[in-house]
Amino acid sequence: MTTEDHLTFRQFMLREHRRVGVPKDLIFLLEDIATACRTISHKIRSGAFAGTLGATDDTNVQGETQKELDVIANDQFMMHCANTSRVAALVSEELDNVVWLKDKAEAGDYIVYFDPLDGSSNLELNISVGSIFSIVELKEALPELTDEAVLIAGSEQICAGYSLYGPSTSLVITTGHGVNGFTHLNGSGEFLLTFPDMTVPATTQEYAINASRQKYWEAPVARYVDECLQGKDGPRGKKFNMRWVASMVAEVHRILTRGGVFLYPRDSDNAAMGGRLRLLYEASPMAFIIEQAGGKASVGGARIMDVAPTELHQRVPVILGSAEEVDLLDQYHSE
Ligand code: AFP
Repeated sequence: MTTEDHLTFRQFMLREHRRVGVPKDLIFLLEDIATACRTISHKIRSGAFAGTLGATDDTNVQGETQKELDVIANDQFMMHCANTSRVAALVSEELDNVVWLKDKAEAGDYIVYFDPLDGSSNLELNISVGSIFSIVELKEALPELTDEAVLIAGSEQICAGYSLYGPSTSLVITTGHGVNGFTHLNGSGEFLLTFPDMTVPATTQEYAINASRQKYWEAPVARYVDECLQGKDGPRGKKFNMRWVASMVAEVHRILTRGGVFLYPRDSDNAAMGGRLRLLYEASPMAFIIEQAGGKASVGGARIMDVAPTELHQRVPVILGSAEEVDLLDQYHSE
């Protein structure tokens, strides 16, 4: 296969417009997001020369020290998502409040939620990091422009995606009609379709969890991991492998590529905060992608995309990936 055999992002999205009616305004917005991701990729890969791999003196609303590239990535999303007049508001992991781009939010307008640079504690280690985004279309005009107005459940998403800055730069997107992966081609700068119709295998022998938190785990999670560790002689009857990259985008991409289950569950240490990962711009978009690829995404006994948000930077437990494993974990949570 040569690069000529691969559809460009524009060619693929116009084909989706004809095939399933993806709106052209959404295509324009996605092209702008792809430009932001292309630029972020370049900024990361030249960060060592620009001296931007380190931390700033600031902390974000999460109470985390901001990396210089967190700010650079956020600026890229802010700039490139403001081009189309249909984007009414932006919600960023790096910003305390909603950024309103219009003085009225009309029916049909888009709200864009994003984590501009997830996994940024890996930057100085040259380990893959990513950007995550989610798009909701307003069904009716908003009576007022408040943070509460954008607290919309993940089931309302019309689009979600991520960019993975790894050995190559991937862009993975769903518009509700399956999941498709693109790879950035140096030189032309195009994102070319390289992984059409990505699907999560229903079964797996690989799980991902930060095992250093074992002493905090609740019983269902402890039971699940223990049974995996028992391997062939245990109740699962097969050997399991473990992976932990500490970069959710890389974990999700691995699961989309070869199956697996990713757990960042509620535990006794993070229960007061509701979990570790943020609902609106991490858990919900990844849940949409995983479900569109035939996997499942749960908070542990309930579907992530059914969670009714109560605050902008709300955290939730995340268990997602191969359907068989998520079902088993949900069963253990319900027992
Ligand atoms: P950072 O963005 O602070 O690096 O956090 C990354 C993350 O939100 C998610 O991408 C990882 O899966 C998870 O945190 C890693 O958490 P641990 O630091 O507990 O391994």
